[in-house]
Amino acid sequence: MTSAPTLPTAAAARAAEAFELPGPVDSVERYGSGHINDTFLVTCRSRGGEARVVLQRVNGAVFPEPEKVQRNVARVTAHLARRLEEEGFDDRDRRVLTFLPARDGSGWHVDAEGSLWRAYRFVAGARSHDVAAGPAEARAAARAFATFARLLDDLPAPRLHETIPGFHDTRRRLERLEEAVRRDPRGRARGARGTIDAYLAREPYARVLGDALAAGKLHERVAHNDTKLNNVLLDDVTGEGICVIDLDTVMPGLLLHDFGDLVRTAATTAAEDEEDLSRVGVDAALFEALVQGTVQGLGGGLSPFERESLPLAGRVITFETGIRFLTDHLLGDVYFRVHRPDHNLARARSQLALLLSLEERDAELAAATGRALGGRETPAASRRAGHEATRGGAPSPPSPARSS
Ligand code: ADP
Ligand code: GN1
Ligand code: MG
Repeated sequence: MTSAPTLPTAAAARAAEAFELPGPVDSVERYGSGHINDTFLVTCRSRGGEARVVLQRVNGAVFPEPEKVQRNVARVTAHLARRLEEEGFDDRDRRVLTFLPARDGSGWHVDAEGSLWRAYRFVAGARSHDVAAGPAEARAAARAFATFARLLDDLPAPRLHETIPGFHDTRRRLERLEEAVRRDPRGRARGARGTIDAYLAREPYARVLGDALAAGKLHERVAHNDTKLNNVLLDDVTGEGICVIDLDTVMPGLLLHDFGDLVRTAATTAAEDEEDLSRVGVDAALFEALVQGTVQGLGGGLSPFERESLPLAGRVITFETGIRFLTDHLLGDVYFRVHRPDHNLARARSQLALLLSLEERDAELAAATGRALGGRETPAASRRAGHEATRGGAPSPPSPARSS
C-alpha cells in the first residue's frame, strides 16, 4: 500500500558501508515519520561507546536531480555554521546538520540502482515532534525556523537551485488537482466528491500569495519551504528548537509559506491525518505562540504586508497541502508515503477541516497576531483585503462532516 516500496534495511546497511562511519555498524533501523525520503538510524560501536548516524536515501522520484539538492544543502549548512560561529554559539554541531563524507571522498553515495544516499551526524538529546504539546513547543519551533531564515538572509550568490520547480506555486497545484479530477485514473473521484468541491470552491487561495509577489508586495528570500513541526529537533531538556532539519527544499521562497506550514502543523493539536474531524481545529494560543517565536527568531524584518498576512498564510498552505494530498489520492498514492487505504484522502479531509476552522476563527487569529506583534491590532482594512482575495465569490463552505 505504500507509494514508495519499503526499502529493506539490508540495502541501507550496504549503503552505510560507503560512508566514513565512527566505527563498525551494530544495527540499522528505520527511523522518523517523513513522507518522502527513506530514513535509517545507524548505530556504530566507537571508542567512546556508541555513535549514531542518520542515513537517508533521497527519493529520486520527488527530487529528480538529487545532486543539486546536496549542493544546496552543503552551501546552506556551511553558511549556517559560519553564522552560528559569528553569533558565538559553541554547540554548533548540534545546531546545524553535519554530513559525513563518503569513503571515496565525495559528499554522498550513489548505489547500484542509481539512488543517492547521504549520512549525517545524529543530533543527540533532541527529537522531532509530530504534534505540538503546547504553546512553549510551538514558540520554540517557530523561533528556530525564523532564526534559520535570518541566518540565511545573507547567503552569498548564486541563487540556490530550485530542487522542485514551482514547489509552492499554489495555482499550478490546483491545476493539477483539476486535471486529476478530469482524468480520474483510479476511479476515486466519486468517493471524494464533497472534499473535491469544497477545495475547488476555495480557488482564490491558489492565487493570493502569487499575486502579491507579482505585485511587489512580497519579496523572495531563502526559505525552508517544508517547515512542518517535525522538521525541527527540540532539545529534550530545555525544549529549545535546536536544529532545523530536512533541508531538501531550502531554496528561494516566501517567509509566509514557511509561517503558513507551521500554522498547519503546529497551531493545532490534531494529527495531519486525524479522522475524527471533531478533533481538528486551530488553537489560538498555539497560533499566537507561533507569531511570537517567529518575531523573536527573525529579530524584526517582517514587512507590514507580511505581518497582516500571517493568518492568511496558514489558510493558503493548509489549502495547498490539502489539495496535494487529494491529488495524490486521485492519482493512486504515487507521491506521499501512505500507511493505510485512503490515507491521502483522510489527510485531505483533515486539512480541509483545519482550513474551515482557520476561516471561522480568522478574527481571533488576527487579534492574536496583533497581540504577539506588540499590541498592534492587524488593521481591519487589510484583513478585509485578505478575506476578499480568498473568499470572494466562493459559495458558503460545505461542512467537513458532510463532505464525502
Ligand atoms: P523526510 O524528508 O522523510 O521527512 P527528515 O530529514 O525529516 O526526512 O528525517 C526524518 C526524521 O529523522 C526526522 O523527523 C527526525 O526525527 C529524524 N532525524 C533526521 N535527521 C536527524 C538528525 N541529524 N539527528 C536526529 N534525528 C534526525
Ligand atoms: C512532505 O518530507 P516531509 O514529510 O517532511 C512534503 C511537504 C508536505 C508534507 C506534508 C518534498 O514533507 O511538502 O507539506 O510532506 N515534502 C516534499 O506532511 O514534498
Ligand atoms: Mg521531514
